[in-house]
Amino acid sequence: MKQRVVVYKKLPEHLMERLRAEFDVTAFDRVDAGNRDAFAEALKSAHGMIGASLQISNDLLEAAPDLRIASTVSVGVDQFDLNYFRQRGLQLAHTPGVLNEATADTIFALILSSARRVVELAELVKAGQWKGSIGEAQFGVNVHGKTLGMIGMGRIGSAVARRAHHGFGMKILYNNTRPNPEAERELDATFVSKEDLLAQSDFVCLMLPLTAQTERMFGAREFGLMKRSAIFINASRGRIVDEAALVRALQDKTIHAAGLDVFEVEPLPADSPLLSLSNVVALPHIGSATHETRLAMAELAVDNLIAGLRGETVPHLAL
Ligand code: 8YV
Repeated sequence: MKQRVVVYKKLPEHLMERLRAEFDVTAFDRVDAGNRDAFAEALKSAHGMIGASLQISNDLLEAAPDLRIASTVSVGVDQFDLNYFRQRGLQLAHTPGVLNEATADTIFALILSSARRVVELAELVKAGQWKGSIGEAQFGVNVHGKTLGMIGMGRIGSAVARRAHHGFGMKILYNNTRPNPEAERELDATFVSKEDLLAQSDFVCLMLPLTAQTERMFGAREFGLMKRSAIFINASRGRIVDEAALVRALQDKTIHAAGLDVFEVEPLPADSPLLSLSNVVALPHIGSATHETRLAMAELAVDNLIAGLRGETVPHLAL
């Protein structure tokens, strides 16, 4: 009898064919209030699951006694309770590496658009409000030659630092769980304390996984240590930041601006105070969202799932 797989985020058809060739597949393009019960029912007899962008509760997994592996189409694994996976001996696979460059591109889009007010001024033109040569009221700030402070210098952080160093002649400061000698050697990056990074950086970029240790680690104290001219960039996870403190810091001009791709609650509620601030660029979690990268991630996630269900070595286990 074929093993059973539940797909909970739409996959390209050629990948669905690979899964159907070997497994009994139940597929949901996405899971929402309308089909959540059907998703939970399908999981009860599943041996494997694959998808993304959905918090997977322990209750759901507890009702899936035959489950062996979850394969997420993401590098982040905060949608799962890792301790539950460890205690139950479940495999959790993810998609590191293939999304580094696309996500670093998104971060630089946030750096440039927040520094040079691209969104705000593009909207001014689109609204027919460009009435003459622009003046100081429309000026932005330089990016080239400034200081970038990376909080988190892993694969994606390093890709951001490469863009900053080679492309924009920026000075790189970083704080990380451990030193990154390659970044120091190749990018002239300097390991500093979080406090020194916050005090000296023109752009503070958060690139950390969401864990019990990092949740809400960035708040009023950290924003208060930043330069008033500094710009805060976050494309990692919204819940690492005390979002109310960020709003206050932006409203009070404690910091100059923010470029954000992630939020405490996603989708960002339409009544979020962030959306009424002209010094905020807000994107809908597009970090890795390019055709090429999301295809590469989906292929990696399917490879992980198939290997796990065959009892073979899984290429990218998250734990
Ligand atoms: C997307 C991400 O949210 O990989 C992650 O952890 O946050 C982003 O790439 C994810 O890939 C959803 O498909």
